[in-house]
Amino acid sequence: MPLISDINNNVLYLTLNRPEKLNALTDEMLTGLLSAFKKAEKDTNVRTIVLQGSGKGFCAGQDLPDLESKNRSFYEHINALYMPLVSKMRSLEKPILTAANGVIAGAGSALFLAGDLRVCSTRATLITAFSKIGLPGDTGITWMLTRQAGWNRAFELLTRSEKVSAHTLKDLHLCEHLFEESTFETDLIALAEQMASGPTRTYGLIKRALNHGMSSGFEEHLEYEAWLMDVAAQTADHAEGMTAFKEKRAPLFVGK
Ligand code: T3D
Repeated sequence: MPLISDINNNVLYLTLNRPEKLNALTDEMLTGLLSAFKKAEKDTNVRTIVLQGSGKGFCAGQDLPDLESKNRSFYEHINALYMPLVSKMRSLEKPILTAANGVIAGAGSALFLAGDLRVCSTRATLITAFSKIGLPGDTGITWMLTRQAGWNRAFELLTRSEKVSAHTLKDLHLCEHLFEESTFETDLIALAEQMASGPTRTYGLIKRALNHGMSSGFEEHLEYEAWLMDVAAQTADHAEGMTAFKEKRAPLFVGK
């Protein structure tokens, strides 16, 4: 199975599973990923999603032989499979952790960067790789890198396509959590479960607010934030947070 899906303690683990090809993406995997994210969006049992790769890589991007074997333009393929996927990841109102324990390349870099929390083990590396085959980059990578690392760093990473270490990714604000290789799996699960036991409906609203703020003026955004506070005021988790505060105990959030 090139994509494994497994739910545990309210965390959905989506594992790209073509380790012998560093989890390079085929049409089947891209279609499967999009439908898994859509399903997770509606599933109240899923409160956090982890996207990871099996074996020595996170994802090496588009499967290149597969790309060559099909008679279609880049635009057609990207528009049909990559754009809806990364768009869904950015808008889905549940935390998405992208977790790399090995090499991240090509469109795999875009999927990694599209995570809400990007997690690396000390053995992870990232190489944009697009320019090595004469391509500028897709799946939002130019948009994300300019905003997350700055224009010039984005230019450097995309033109030179050099392998970047996990420590450098952390320094560049392209990775939020860096775990030792030996404890990567347990640390990742602990982080994912911690997120899943939080006020996840509110986390979704935070994601919505941050996305709104990326493309709105300050005054307009102030209005939007204030309105979202009223939306959150209706949630069970807000009531529980307030009660727990008064009772001086830890809140028990349910994600509703
Ligand atoms: O229309 C569209 O879809 C356009 C969209 C394009 C989006 C893109 O993602 S374009 C960019 C595609 N990705 C790349 O160009 C990366 C290609 N891979 C590499 O440069 C290197 O493999 C890595 C730097 C990622 C890792 O190097 P290394 O030395 O650790 O591993 P390796 O030996 O090169 O790879 C291991 C195996 O994975 C190897 O298979 P083999 O020869 O042992 O049978 C290699 O061919 C395979 N592999 C790696 N990347 C891909 C791949 N197979 C298919 N597609 C790949 N992208």
